[in-house]
Amino acid sequence: MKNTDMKKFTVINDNERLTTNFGVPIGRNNESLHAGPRGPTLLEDFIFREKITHFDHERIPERIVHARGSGAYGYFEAYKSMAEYTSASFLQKAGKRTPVFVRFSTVAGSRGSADTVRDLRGFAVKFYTDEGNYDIVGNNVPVFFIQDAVNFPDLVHSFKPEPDSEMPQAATAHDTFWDFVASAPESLHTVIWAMSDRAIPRSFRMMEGFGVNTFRFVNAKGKARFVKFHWKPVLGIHSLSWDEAQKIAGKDADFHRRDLWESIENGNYPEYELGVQMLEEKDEFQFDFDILDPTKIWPEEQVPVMIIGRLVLNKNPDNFFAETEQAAFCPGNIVPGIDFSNDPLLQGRLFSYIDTQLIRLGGPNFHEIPVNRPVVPIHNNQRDGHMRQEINAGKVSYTPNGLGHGFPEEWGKAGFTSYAEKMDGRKMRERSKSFQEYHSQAALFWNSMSEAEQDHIVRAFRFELGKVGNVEVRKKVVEAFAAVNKQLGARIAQGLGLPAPKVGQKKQLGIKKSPALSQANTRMDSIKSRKVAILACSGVDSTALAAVRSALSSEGASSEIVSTDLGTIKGSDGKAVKVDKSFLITASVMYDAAYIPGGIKSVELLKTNGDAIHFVSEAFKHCKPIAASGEGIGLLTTARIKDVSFAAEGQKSGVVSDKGVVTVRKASEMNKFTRQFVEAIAKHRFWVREKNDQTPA
Ligand code: HDE
Repeated sequence: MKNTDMKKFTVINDNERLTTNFGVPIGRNNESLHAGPRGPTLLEDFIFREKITHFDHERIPERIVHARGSGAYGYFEAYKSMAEYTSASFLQKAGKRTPVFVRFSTVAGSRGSADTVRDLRGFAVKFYTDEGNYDIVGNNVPVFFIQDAVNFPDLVHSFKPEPDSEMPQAATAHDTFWDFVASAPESLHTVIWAMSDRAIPRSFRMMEGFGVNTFRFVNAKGKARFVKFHWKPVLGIHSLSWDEAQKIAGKDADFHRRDLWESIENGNYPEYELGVQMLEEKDEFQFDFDILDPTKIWPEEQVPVMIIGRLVLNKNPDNFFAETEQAAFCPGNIVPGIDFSNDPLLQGRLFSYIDTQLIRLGGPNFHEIPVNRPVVPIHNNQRDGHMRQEINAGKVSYTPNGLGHGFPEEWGKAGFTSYAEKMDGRKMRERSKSFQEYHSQAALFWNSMSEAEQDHIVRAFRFELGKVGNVEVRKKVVEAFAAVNKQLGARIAQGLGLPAPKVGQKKQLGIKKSPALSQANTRMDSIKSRKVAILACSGVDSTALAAVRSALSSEGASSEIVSTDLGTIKGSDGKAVKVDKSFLITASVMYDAAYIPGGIKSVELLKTNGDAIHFVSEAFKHCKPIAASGEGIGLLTTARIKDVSFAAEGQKSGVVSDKGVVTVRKASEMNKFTRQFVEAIAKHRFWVREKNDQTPA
């Protein structure tokens, strides 16, 4: 069997002369066939009809959920042999590489909806292994809203736009979703994740991924263990602020797609580590929750995550439709060494994905679409169907056979063998009692959050429920979350003008806190691929500008000059500096940090420019690192950035770094200044600033 690092497809570049789809040379392409120069178009114009008919059929149904997405190719590399736990061939040897295709998505919105809406993100990985395709079809949140797949259509109907008005798009802030939540307490845990910063990631490159469902690893001896999959982003887990996310949705609906595309084009390859949590079968009943319940995590403090490999995304698709849109993932695509558990959500998913591809991709041959094809050959007796590409030669398309000498032949023990789990039960439509505890892990999540993260959750609830028209629904949701945590319920209620709910807080089972859940504990050691805006006009201090730009680029960040107009500005050394963006075409929300260099003329111009002032105060409001040197400090004062104890205009010397605002007066201290600015950017956000709500923007 052969394994390649990168999947290879034939890509057609149309740099030849025009033909029809059947190869007929086209003489003229810009006029249809008329009866006379001003007469009607003739039905016999087969060139026109072919072109228009093909166009009329260009769209296929979008995915019923996860319609909005972006994909990329790359590879998975195993860190070590996992032979002790699984016979999966791609995990047998340290250093072994397997090609992958990954698709990230939002869940609720249509294909053309904005990237930065509040939603869970899909994180689907297709491994083209040398024993067939293996898909981990996960999300960026480790739990799901429901326990049994039979409720999936109900859940999705509740969060999709309401059927009468088809509003709102890509948003859960409406009556039907919250009515469902109020009626389905099993959703509480996932809902609190969805109200947290996890649901507004800064980038696909900065979010975790989870297989969510419980699977099995099975080793060569047939011994099985339960397993859960985790993807850990090398850049850490970082999020936007809610105000920022909403503004970006208008300024650049493709924000995450563009970020992924550009990062790959620039060589900043997104990278994640694969982790597994494994449980011995004998420990199945050792927890306060059921390990098959997809609304529960296995806290990392109780079941450690073993890091076993890395995923690197290093190639953009050539054609969005052919690859990303036609990619067909299925949690049922597994390989020898991996198996399912009885998680009732997973069991339903095993049916749904192929079923949906049949309508979406138009028939049973979607496995022949290049992005879905395995890298190993396919041999079986399946034949025909819509759009069959394979030309199967010969008469024999059945087994057992004699005429074909028994081929294609079975693999026997070397082929996929299902784990011989013992089954014994009566048929019933019942939910296991062990699934009927809904509050403890929602409380675990809440208790594990930093103060800022808790504030964000409260505000998200107030926002979403504030948009719910039915007051009874609001009240029921507040009561449901008061049962998770009394203070949480009371705080949501206050923002909605409701009395604090009288419902008692439920007793929390299991561990009380899990530090791994808080983004405050994520990696903050790098500014690689961060984007910094430099606000400047003619007269900008060339020395300071050069020092900061070179410090940023040596740490792997990029910077853009933002000014009043495109073209060039003149630096204090007389040299021209290229302007990358004007205030008209960009905004602070497109950057991770801002810097204002000195230079009297430059700063005086910025101080009289409303867009520049707004840029700085908005960056401050969104808690981003801001640096200013020399006269640049003056713009901070004009932008009414108060509440930071740096002595703004009065600052004579020294570098002051306070709540992510870094300033310096003297050029002699630029080194220390740039170092502190870099450190501030690595921290991502200074949420403590949210305490000051007087900042305009
Ligand atoms: Fe999916 N899901 N799902 N889902 N899901 C689909 O398949 C479904 C669930 C996830 O980038 C659909 O090809 C059911 C959990 C991702 O193409 C559909 C249930 C998780 C993607 C479907 C779930 C996911 C999908 C729609 C409840 C996280 C996008 C289009 C039992 C572990 C994959 C398609 C891509 C897509 C069904 C729940 C993740 C309808 C019935 C839990 C990332 O088949």
